[in-house]
Amino acid sequence: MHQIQLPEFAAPDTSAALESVVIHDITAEERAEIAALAGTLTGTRHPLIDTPEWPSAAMDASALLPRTLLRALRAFRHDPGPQGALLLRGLPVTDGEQLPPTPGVPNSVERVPTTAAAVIASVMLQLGEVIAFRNEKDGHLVQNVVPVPGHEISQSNAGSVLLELHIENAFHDNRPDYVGLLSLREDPTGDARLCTSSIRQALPLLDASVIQVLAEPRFRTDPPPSFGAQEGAPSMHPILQGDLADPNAVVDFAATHPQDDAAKFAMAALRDAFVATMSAHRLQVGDLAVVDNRVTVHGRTSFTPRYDGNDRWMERVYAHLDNRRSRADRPGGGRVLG
Ligand SMILES: O=C(O)CCC(=O)C(=O)O
Ligand SMILES: [Fe+2]
Repeated sequence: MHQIQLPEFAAPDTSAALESVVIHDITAEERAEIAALAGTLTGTRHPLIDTPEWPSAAMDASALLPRTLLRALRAFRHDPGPQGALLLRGLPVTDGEQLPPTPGVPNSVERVPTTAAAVIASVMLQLGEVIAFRNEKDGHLVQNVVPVPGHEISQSNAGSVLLELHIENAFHDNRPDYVGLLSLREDPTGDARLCTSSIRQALPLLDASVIQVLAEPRFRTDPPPSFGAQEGAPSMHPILQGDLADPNAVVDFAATHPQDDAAKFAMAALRDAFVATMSAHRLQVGDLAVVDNRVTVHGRTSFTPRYDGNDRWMERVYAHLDNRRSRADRPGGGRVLG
């Protein structure tokens, strides 16, 4: 098996690619409307997120989101644009109350509905069905992305070294179609940046011979550390799938292993092309980045957490488009893939 040696990528300061991210700004009036809607999903009537009732209530509420937001989500679902990323800015993350300290524990999740959880779940429920994976953070639907002491070098969202570009859960047949990341607290050092690159922008930089190799089943992808041990060896797969004029990309540069020299060369060329076309987002409080997980990889620059309650904090929610396709993976028809 070949291991590719990857140089660190530096986030571009200004990025031409950033212009191709779809940006939608929420107005002050809409923010108040969304906060009121989130208010119907919090409080004593809704004690827990991970019940059948709460996501259903959130789905109903999500149909009442501001029209301009619904229109932006529908358009993104139709076509995620050249960068395969949507940035919603100015969402409410609290109802005026102070945000608690950033949690600094492994596998941190949100159990009790909060304004932020209601907002991200409602938005993601308009893109598809909100799902989680039993082996990842115990299948909780709203997960915290926070740095965790002792996990600095982990290639997971608990780490703080550079997080390699990846498709979310690339190893899984029913990986999410969308990943939502809502910023609750900015990195006080300003170093941590979410990076996104789409195959739509990277593809023109690749030679035809490289594209051909990437389209052949010459790669294996391991589950990420957050999944714990999996049974059986992963199977061989192509990285580029579908119409090679506008393919999907299935790759995790920390977990996908090329199986021969040509595959190794092609994968390194692909990473270079992703780095050359990358956008870097310093997410502000209330920014929700939605990544189309079919065409866009994401990663994060390195940063230095302080573990004092003021570290960077995001909430993450997955959605997929075809609930029937994953039915065999969802015991009881619930939202958690086993
Ligand atoms: O920390 C980030 O900006 C990205 C983390 C990430 O890849 C994830 O939570 O899926
Ligand atoms: Fe990720």
